[in-house]
Amino acid sequence: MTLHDSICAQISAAGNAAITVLRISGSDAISIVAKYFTPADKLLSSPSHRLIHGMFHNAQGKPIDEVLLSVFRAPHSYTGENSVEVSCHGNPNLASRIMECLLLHARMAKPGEFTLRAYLNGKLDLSQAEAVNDLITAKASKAESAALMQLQGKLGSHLQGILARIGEARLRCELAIDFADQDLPQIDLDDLNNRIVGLINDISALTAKGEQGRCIREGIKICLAGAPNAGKSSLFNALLQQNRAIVTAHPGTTRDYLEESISLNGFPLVIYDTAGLRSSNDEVESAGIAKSYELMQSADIIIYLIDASQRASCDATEINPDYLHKTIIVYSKADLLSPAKPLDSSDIYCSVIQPKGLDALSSAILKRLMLSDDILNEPLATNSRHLAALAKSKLALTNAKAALDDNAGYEFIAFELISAANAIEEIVGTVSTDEMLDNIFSNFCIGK
Ligand SMILES: Nc1nc2c(ncn2[C@@H]2O[C@H](COP(=O)(O)OP(=O)(O)O)[C@@H](O)[C@H]2O)c(=O)[nH]1
Ligand SMILES: [Mg+2]
Repeated sequence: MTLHDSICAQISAAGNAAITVLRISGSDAISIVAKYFTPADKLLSSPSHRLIHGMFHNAQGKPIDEVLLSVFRAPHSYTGENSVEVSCHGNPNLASRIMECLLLHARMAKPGEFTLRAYLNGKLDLSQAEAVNDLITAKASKAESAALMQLQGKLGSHLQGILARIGEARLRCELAIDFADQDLPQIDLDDLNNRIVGLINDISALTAKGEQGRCIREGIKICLAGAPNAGKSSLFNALLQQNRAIVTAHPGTTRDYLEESISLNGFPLVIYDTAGLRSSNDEVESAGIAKSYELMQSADIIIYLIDASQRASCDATEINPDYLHKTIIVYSKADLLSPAKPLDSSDIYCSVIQPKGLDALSSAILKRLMLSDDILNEPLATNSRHLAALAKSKLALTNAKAALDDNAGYEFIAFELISAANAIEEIVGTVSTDEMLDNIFSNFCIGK
């Protein structure tokens, strides 16, 4: 991983626009742009954080476009290096010509490479760097808020606090090791135990909320399932408020699944409409039904629809017991019921003709996932990488507690505390490997 060459890329969206922005970053960034800019001396002598207006021309001095440069001098830039952002008129041809000039001296940035440099130069910790991408790709307001919170370092600083506490516990073990043969007072075992238990509890709380954090970041996967004609595609369309899926009175209309994203009270949902569950001899329909089962397995919530005009209740054997915890049973076509459903019913009835039950369904989804507005008031782990590291840390702390309970020796406790700290350091990026960084930054877009 080299930090010495200059990198450049278009950082605004492709296509025609009012303005297009290109960025070049690296120690030579300012002098490179100056070769193609008039007045060059104004750029070369410019302090950081200045805008300079002038002409960008090619190597032969032929004008390409009138541009505005934003100058950032190290370390006061996004990447921590000298950087220039060139705002030109938003014609892709002009941007290409400017890029061609820059590429004579700099190389094209890889996906996420500006942010990678920001991380390597200590401008952001790894959880903040990940949040940059989350903020760009967030599909609902709560996902944006979660990403912004992480970008501002709420998770990172909470984890630094945990690291400091692990360090204090470890220090006590190390003192006990160093002074074992001297006549010094023993360390307070209850205090050490309380510290380790406190850490286990805090990491457990972070993990418990992390599942919700992951749902908020990735989108809550909702699978509509049930018998053919139960009303899945109609409910899918009602939730999307658009006629996306084909609805007919013929059972088996939906064969391949459909996937769409919506926002529910600011939480991002990814909804899947699936082929109705039945045994079928039709090859295409059977393949669709197999997909329905796969989606039910990977879903966060299964909405299991029962046509209330046909059946009064759900047969318990219809639902896979492994999925019971994530299944919400919904009675559809409530408008066809006569008499109307009892008002005190705790079951969810809905109708796409009088879309009353949709509110009850929405709150049932959020309740099942324990998603409330105040979830964003506290530090939140939001991706599976964080959750895996938290699990590793918790396991090491649990081992440390077992070693303490068994009087196994302070060396063993200290060893486990070091592993617990290493796992947390992976989240903030104090320790990282090239492979880990490649995995994270290759998901970014070019220019970020
Ligand atoms: N009256 C009434 N009919 C509905 C409702 N939802 C769906 N239907 C009808 O039930 C049939 C099957 O609906 P569809 O959404 O295609 O079911 P799917 O096979 O589960 O996707 C269609 O004729 C729909 O018009 C509803 O809430 N009320
Ligand atoms: Mg359908």
